[in-house]
Amino acid sequence: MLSKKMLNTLNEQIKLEMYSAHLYLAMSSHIEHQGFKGMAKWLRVQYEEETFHFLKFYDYVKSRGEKVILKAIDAPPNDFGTPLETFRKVLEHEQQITADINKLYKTAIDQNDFASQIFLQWFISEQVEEEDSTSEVLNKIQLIGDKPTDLLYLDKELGTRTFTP
Ligand code: OFO
Repeated sequence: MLSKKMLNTLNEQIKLEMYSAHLYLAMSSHIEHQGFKGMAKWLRVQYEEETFHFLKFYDYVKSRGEKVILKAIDAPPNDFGTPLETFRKVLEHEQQITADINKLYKTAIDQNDFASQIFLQWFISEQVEEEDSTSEVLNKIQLIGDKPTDLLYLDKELGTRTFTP
């Protein structure tokens, strides 16, 4: 059993994780359309990660004996600008998710829900990794600046990313 407040917040987070998955797939499609297949693959892996997160929350709510209530998600934008602008948006989004996870953790503390606190610790560590890997890509794109050959080289490197749960 979860408290009503904890259940509502977890259901809300499930919605946010589903939206994140949609957002990254939309970014992947956008950037592939510009000819950056490697970045598109990187963002598609990001989509797979968010789907994994969504299902992790989904299974957790079930394991606490509750029913998951799926909510409608907004359509993501379909234009994210240049690779630099796109990856800036990825980082901003991950920072927002970190804030959401921290809020969720605070709710678990306020509700004296120790099991949820332990469950959420995985996400707290995951967010450190997510922000770090996104910042790394963003820094490289920033350093490359206006050099198309280097950008294509980076694109190739990003295309090697694979999903590892
Ligand atoms: Fe990219 O993060 Fe989910 O939680």
